[in-house]
Amino acid sequence: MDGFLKNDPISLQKDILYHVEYTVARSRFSFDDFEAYQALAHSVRDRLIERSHDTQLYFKRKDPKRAYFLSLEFLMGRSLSNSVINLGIRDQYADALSQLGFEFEVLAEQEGDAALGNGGLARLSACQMDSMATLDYPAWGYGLRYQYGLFRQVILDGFQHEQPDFWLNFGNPWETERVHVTYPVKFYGTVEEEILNGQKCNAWNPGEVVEAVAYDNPIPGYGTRNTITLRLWAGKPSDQRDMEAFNTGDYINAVVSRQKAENISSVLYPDDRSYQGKELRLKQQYFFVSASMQDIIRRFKDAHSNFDEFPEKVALQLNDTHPSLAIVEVMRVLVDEEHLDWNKAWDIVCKLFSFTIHAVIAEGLEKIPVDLLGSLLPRHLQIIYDINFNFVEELKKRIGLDYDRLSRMSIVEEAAVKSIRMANLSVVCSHTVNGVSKVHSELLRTKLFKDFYELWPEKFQCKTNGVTQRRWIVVSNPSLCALLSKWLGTEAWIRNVDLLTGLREYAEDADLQQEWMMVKKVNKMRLAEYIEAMSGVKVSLDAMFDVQTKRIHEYKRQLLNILGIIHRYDCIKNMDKSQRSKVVPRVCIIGGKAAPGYEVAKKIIKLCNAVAEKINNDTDVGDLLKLVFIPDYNVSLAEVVIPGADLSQHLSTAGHEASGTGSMKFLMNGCLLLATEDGSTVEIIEEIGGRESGKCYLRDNSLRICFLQFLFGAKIHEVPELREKGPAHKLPLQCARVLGLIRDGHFGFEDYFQSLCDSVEGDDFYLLCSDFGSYLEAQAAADKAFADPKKWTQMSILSTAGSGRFSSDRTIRDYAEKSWGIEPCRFPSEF
Ligand code: 26M
Repeated sequence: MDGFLKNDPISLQKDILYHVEYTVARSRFSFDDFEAYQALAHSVRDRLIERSHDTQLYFKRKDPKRAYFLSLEFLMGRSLSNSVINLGIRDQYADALSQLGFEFEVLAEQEGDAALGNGGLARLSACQMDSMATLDYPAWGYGLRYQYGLFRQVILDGFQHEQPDFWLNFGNPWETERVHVTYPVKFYGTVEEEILNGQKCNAWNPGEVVEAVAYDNPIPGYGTRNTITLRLWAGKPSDQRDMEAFNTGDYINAVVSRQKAENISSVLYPDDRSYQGKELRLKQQYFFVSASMQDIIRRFKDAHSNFDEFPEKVALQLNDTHPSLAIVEVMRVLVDEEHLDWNKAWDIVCKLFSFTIHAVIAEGLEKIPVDLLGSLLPRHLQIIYDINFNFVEELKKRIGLDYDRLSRMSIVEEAAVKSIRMANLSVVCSHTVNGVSKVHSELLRTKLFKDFYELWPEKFQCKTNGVTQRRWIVVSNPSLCALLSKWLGTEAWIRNVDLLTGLREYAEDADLQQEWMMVKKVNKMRLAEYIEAMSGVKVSLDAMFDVQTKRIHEYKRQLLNILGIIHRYDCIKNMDKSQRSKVVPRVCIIGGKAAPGYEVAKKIIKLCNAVAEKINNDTDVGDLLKLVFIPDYNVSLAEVVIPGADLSQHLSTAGHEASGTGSMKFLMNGCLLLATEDGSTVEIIEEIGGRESGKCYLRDNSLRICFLQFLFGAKIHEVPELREKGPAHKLPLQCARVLGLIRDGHFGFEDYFQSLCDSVEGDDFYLLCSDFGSYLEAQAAADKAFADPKKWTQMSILSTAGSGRFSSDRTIRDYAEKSWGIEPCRFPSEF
């Protein structure tokens, strides 16, 4: 049966006015844009709720194997446009609103981002949720409902400042609080051996109990009625806690102490680099894991009388090691609470988990000090020791007494600070382990987890990341979306992105090229307007829009970009008039947040702003070069920036980026890449052509490059040797000159910037010096190509046409088939 709600413009109008009057509680004769947005959102929410009820009931009836995607981070961004597009009723809403005197796009701008994550890993989770829903998989997302999302970045005098993102301030129409879906989560205390029915067992007497309450966020699929759920947990005071304090009469302090429960889910950790062994972070991880496991086990027990079928009905996906305590928690519940014997429980646990690694280097792997873990989760530490004991005994039988190898593979690290290696725990207990690109997966096999790969080669897989074309084309680039559907003669590519290859045959068609350029222009205009409104800088639409937006990290080499820009500036300054007339004008755009404690990254931001200040105010340069730092880069800004880019830069030192997903979004939007051969760019080259690629749709011998991208820099296998050689003899003249300009104070703040220059002229760990020459060559090749608009447009069309492999639909199908063993379960109706 279809739902109660009708989707014709008249019904939608009535619904919106209803919500203005009764939900937002404003008069239906007088409400502003924000109130209209709220009413609109509630009307969309009603439709989502209906679909999600239907989906859940259907899943319950069919009882398929389900996948649970566990992640501490989801960067969902805005929900409105995405929801109405996936529901297929955007145009109806736009009509309804225009009759009420409102514009859909204007109201959509009222929504704030849900920024419950840091960067790549978190946005990947969001893209994957969209694909799971669209492909009709019986899947759930589980996460934490942080009250403060990722900090807002404010730039003052060129420096980054952090401000809290209290995103729930104005309410959140997309979530539903489930006051009856709550679970107690225990912390601290002691473990005692008890005899129960003549059996020895371990009883954990907790020192603190916090209640987890569920907030459900519907995730609608595109072209299906299926709407799945992202369930986020929030901390709430528990009735089991502090009764004693109340009884002793300290009423005020008892209430204050109860309220502390909310702290657990209050703030997202804004660092995506290092694990600092913070207790609150560990508490968050366990809180989230414990609530999720209780929920999943309850759902299973509703339909099954024992645990024999558990692994046939449940697949658990670990998004990095952050949720890996789930392994230990399931073991604890099965043994201590369900009283299964250890071996039986272990058999079950070993069939449940798949583990995705997003880190590249050993230092990036999570370790938890034993003291911390033992005090917060005493029973879990015991279980980890038991798992490790069994594992090491088994290992000795397989490999003998190779103590070096045994100690490398042990889950427990016996170092100055004795710690639990969460990655080792996850590899030991998961049935599949995967990297996020081909080169990254290979690196896991040959370096990071070499010992484990030799032991269990069959566990290791590759799942190249992907992004959803629904958000990154349909929502963010409506003009391109219309053009694609027109030229392909169908909208089917929105569910089957491989159809984009159909564009290849028209890549040289003059009409398509004309329309393609128009679309790019419209998007550049939108971006230019944003830049002017934000910074006052006017940019020329004829210039090449060159973008590098991502978290600021030394390995991502935003500094290389800035040094390149200074070089370009210096060249222009030294040109005569006729030389200047040949320069291809550029607008360089950089954006991204630095972790609050990451001093080097913060210096890079300041340098960018200092250089921008100088260049943008230099009348010699004018429109030939502009530099803009876009503050507070987030998902909704990315939706404006990416479609407006001509060129995008992905400069990681080879071997440091596990995958990189930004490049895929730019590629879909017909943007050319200037990149190192690292992470996913290696596969992008394979797919659509590039230096030394077999496939090649375009060859330009005069540039010595067979390309759709501009590639440069050391390759992965060359990096160690270059590092060995040291920087002394490889500092190119141009690089030395640029560093000299910074050191001499051309951009002010010379004392503050010395250390950045030292890092390049010193050990140059990230190889800025050695890659500088090759970087400039790639930049020159990009300039040359841009000067030929037809050729550039052809390349741009071929980029979009070749982007199909990088859809998260492909990634999720891969996970479903090769890791989770689940099948689509589609609600049987027209949506
Ligand atoms: C760790 C400790 C405490 C708090 C937070 C963290 C933490 C949070 C996020 C550590 C790492 C985090 O993210 C890492 C990440 O985003 N990795 C990126 O994952 C992408 C998706 O697979 C890849 O494309 C990127 O190459 C990879 O850097």
